[in-house]
Amino acid sequence: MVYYKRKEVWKLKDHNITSENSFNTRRDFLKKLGIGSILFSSTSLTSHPAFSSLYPPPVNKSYIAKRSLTAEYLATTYTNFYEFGSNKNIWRRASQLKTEPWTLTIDGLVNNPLVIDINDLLKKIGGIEERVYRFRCVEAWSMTVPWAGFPLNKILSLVDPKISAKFLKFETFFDPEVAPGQKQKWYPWPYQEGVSIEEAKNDLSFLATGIYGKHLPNQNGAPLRLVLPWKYGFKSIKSIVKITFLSERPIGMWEKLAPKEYGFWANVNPKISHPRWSQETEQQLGVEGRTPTIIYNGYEEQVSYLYKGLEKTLQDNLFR
Ligand SMILES: Nc1nc2c(c(=O)[nH]1)N[C@H]1C(S)=C(S)[C@@H](COP(=O)(O)O)O[C@H]1N2
Ligand SMILES: [Mo]
Repeated sequence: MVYYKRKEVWKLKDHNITSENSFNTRRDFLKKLGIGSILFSSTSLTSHPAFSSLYPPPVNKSYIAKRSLTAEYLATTYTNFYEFGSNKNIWRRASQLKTEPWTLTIDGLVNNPLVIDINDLLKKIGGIEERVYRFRCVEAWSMTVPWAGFPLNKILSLVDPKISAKFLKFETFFDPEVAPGQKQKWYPWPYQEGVSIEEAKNDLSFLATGIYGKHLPNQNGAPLRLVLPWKYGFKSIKSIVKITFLSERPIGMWEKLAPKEYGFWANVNPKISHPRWSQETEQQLGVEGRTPTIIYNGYEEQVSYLYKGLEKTLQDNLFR
């Protein structure tokens, strides 16, 4: 029952769930949920006619998370999107973002740079699929959701990276008029994140356009967001406008803001505590009790080869 589940979420408040910075975003929002007489709409408030023929996409059965799916209303209302503020009603405010038309720029060390409309990009990619992934935020909450989209590797095939390209940098839109959080000048906007090119080639690295069989609601990062299920959630950058191929490691927004707390690799690891939060267990949204956290969020078999010999560096770069 919805009310019951809402009560479960309310409980999170007592479990050291703190926002990425110290503004206690989630707590304020959960208070709202707790007294909630809000009716949750599970679908986005904007529509993408051009995308509708893509949904629901075929399910890729190689990706089944051994956990029950998170309720859609939780995954689509319990969201982190600092561009829209660090307090309550972020999901409502995000509806202001205009995601059509949307242009993606892919540049840097590639043989075929691209400036392309998202619909045209999806045509070139030639279809999307659904995958169920576990998702783990460094605030120690987690969810299990069906994403729709395509492997990031398909972008690499399109633009043909040069040999010198070793890293990818991703950027979110910058529009303070629409996204009031971006008026807060102490954040080094726009939101940026990065991965190594080997990580980008890993089949788990996914660019999502949808969730729960529909296109992404704005608050979850429409029209295009990264999903890296073995890394902490802050790496999974939303509403991407630009991908740049680089020879040097890029610095993410959180890393710029708090280098002692947010490293580049940020692989889920129950043994390495964030300076402010233990990572040993997590609160699955809508689930009673806490769950032990698994190394690489349970994707060790798929990703550990990427970090062979890097163990010391990882220790140093996860939460420095
Ligand atoms: N542009 C942008 N991307 C972002 C964030 C953000 O504030 N802005 N928050 C990150 C964090 S901290 C998490 S945990 C996930 C949350 O994704 P979800 O809201 O879809 O659950 O998005 C990540 N991507
Ligand atoms: Mo997060």
